[in-house]
Amino acid sequence: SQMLRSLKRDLDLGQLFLEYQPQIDLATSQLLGVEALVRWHPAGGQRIPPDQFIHLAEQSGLIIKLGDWVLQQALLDLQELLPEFPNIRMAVNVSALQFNQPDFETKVAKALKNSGVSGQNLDLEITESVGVLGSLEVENKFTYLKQLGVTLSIDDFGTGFSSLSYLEKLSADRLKIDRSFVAKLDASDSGQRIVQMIIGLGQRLNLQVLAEGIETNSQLEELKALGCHEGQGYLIARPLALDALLEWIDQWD
Ligand code: G
Ligand code: G
Ligand code: MN
Ligand code: NA
Repeated sequence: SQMLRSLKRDLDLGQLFLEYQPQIDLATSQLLGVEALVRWHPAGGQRIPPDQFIHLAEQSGLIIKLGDWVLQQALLDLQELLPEFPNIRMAVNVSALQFNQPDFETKVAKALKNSGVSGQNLDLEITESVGVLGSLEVENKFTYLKQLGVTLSIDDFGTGFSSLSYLEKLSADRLKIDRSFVAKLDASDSGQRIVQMIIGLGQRLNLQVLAEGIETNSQLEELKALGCHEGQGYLIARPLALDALLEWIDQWD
């Protein structure tokens, strides 16, 4: 398609960029990390939202190249943050297709080595897509990545298909509560119960729990009361270009 051709071209021309959304400790408000989110603004056109072009990139296989670029760029930008925040983590989204490449984990190891950044500063967000979680291959990848110090977060948790038995076996570090559940916190008891259940599951399985899409103070207070550790969302900060992120950080602490 035309869109895919221009996406390919703009990726080659270095026209994609990343924004970073802060992730904080809900109890202390301390900055813990940032999530890298890819952006595409074609010359002379409108911004195209990632859920549109990521899908296209996945269908065409371009996601591999795009994902390589995202990881490298995120690790490069991470180096701006490390002097002031040596323990900060950079969270990078990884598609199932990327993750399932046989050389995925060695690519990550190489990218870390080339950038000189410790694996402890890298978090990979993986969605609970069918086929990804639970198999021996996946567990082996998790083990390899964990030996690099990398942490693993299950993104959009609650919307996919991971079974509880998989979760127990997997050495993931964090569940990210999908923002659709956080949005329902204000509105309904059932929204609250699902969030409560995920937080409880995290506690049982010894996983960190991060709530996405926090937009209101009452959601924030409720999440804290329910014992949720970490959060991100427009209430705290929107995804920001690196310069704007650095300014936000100065004002935040
Ligand atoms: O802010 P937001 O509209 O950026 O993101 C929309 C969707 O696109 C989210 O589901 C997010 O996980 C996904 N996304 C954003 N950046 C990346 C990326 O670098 N790689 C992958 N695979 N998905 C991304
Ligand atoms: O699926 P993933 O969690 O990777 O994507 C994060 C997406 O959520 C991005 O599109 C990001 O811009 C968006 N996002 C982040 N914070 C908020 C928020 O508070 N409200 C809403 N509606 N979207 C958010
Ligand atoms: Mn994510
Ligand atoms: Na998500």
